[in-house]
Amino acid sequence: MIRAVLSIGANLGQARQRLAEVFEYFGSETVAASRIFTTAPWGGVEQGDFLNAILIVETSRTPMQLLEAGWELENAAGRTREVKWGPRTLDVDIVQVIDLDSGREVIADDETLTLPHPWAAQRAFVLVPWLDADPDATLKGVRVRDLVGKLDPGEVAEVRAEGTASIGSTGSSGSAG
Ligand code: PH2
Ligand code: MG
Ligand code: MG
Repeated sequence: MIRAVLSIGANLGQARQRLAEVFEYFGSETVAASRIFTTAPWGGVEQGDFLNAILIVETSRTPMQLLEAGWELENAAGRTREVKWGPRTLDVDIVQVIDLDSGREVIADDETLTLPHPWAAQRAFVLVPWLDADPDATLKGVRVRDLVGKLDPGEVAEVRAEGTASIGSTGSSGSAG
């Protein structure tokens, strides 16, 4: 079993619906979820704000199977390979994987999958929702809270929670506990 932190984002079309579909897809594998955040686009491409969220799943899938599931979800959302850092209907990125047997963070450095995600520590749109889903999160032994403290405060301020509901509880009654 692994525990994986997934960063999901969208800024084209029915973005909120796309994020909800990812949440529904993982179902009972999900152990924690952030609220949905409206985030200023990072990367210098002129485009609309993103919706971003973090899902934490515990699963018997391998990291590679998880990556492939993310691609399937992106394809189902009609994603095309587009401008680097540009607009997208859905992006599912694996931020971190913990091997639950050893308790260790999985390190991977191959062409298709790099773990932990190489830029996660510098991205407010990843770290702020992550902290929302798991206030005690660590990345490579460093508290995510401390990583957020090192970011440009202006960038952190541009990551705004939409409300109080986590992604899973939008419009639903009750929770899975
Ligand atoms: N994803 C990108 C590029 N820029 N900016 C925000 N705010 N959120 C994203 O998810 C995002 C981005 C490429 O994956
Ligand atoms: Mg991405
Ligand atoms: Mg991606």
